[in-house]
Amino acid sequence: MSDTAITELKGRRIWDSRGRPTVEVDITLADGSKGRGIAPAGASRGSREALDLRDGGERLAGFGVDKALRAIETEIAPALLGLDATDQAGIDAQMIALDGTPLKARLGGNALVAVSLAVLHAAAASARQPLWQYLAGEAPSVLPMPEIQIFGGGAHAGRRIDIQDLMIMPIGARSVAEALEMTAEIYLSAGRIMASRGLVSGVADEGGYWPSFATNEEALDTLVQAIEGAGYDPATEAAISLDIAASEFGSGGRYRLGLEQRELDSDGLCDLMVEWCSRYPIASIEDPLAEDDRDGLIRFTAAMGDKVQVIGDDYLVTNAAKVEQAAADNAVNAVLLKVNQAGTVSETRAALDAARQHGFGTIVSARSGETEDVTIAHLAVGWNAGQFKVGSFARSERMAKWNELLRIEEALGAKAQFAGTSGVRGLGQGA
Ligand code: 2PG
Ligand code: MG
Repeated sequence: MSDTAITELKGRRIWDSRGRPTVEVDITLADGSKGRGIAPAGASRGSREALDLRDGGERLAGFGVDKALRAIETEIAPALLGLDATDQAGIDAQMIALDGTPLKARLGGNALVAVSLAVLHAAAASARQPLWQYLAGEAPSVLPMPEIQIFGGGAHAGRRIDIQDLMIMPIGARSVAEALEMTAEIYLSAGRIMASRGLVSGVADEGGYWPSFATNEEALDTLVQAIEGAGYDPATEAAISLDIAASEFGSGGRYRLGLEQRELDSDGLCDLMVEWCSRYPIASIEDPLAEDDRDGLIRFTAAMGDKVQVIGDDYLVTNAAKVEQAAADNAVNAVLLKVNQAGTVSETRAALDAARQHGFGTIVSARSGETEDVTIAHLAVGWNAGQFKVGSFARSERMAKWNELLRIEEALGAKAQFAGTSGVRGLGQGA
């Protein structure tokens, strides 16, 4: 048996940032190295992403993970024991074949992703390297540009406003440390504005201020004020990045803006998105139209794709074949990468490779349901993704990831390179 053969694989139930159960997996190798993986969970989910296996029924509102844990114990562990943890692609392929369904519904995307990440960590531990370094190999490690949520909305805030993530991108920063200090100033500035208007009522799922606004545009105006209130220029120092998550309020070419009680068709929403991108200092926009609105996305990207980064999240679900198709269609110019959307590390990496081949921007992203796990900070650096989206600048499941990025920047020392806007379509690359 090789030193890196898997000798133990054990799942357990832990709890995520929404207080819901999730899957954690510990793996031990023959040489004693250990790795741990944890499944995150989305709330605004693409219909073609890997499916979590949940228990259903009344207990824990159906979110239980006993079935997923059973799948790990009775099927995945027996199949993987003895396999070499350094063969990530082989192990992931084995799990995909064992599951046998297109969306990993039988064994559960939550089971597969926790195992896949645990395998990766164990292999890095055996190589005695931090994960980012293990992944980067000889390639230079580049620290990603962060996108940080200031106001949460959509499915993460009781649909109080339609826009899901109102974020900033500190485009004027020269390092992660500086980017996060700018973020802190802007988050504090937003808090002061909300307090002065009597609007502070807590935070949304990812730590952004609860969106107590009368309209989506009031939220955008307030974000600009927060940036300026912190002393930054939105055009050159801290721009806006939005996740519209349009699949959450529209399908079949009909969109309903809830708070404003407006109905729009695909052209109407496309025009509104173009108008916002022209009126506000928006550098990046995600899912501006719904996942079933390919023509709308193509129209929007034709209109704005040379000035603004257009990210496919629900539209691409971290799937290499969908990235290929989107590149052929010119439907978007960047891809959000979420390991649990694909279900395995290898498939996520394949989506990144496809994106890179077509000159797409690449953004490693957290989910709205997270834990203390900081793996994605290592993926963003080790894979040289260029951009990193974690949620807001509050709640420890978010701060753990920002703080890990600072530690990696420090560990790189003089070798640390900050991506800045170089990977952001429309701003740096491909403008
Ligand atoms: C998204 C993510 C993070 P969720 O839509 O990009 O904001 O949300 O994890 O709920 O899909
Ligand atoms: Mg999204």
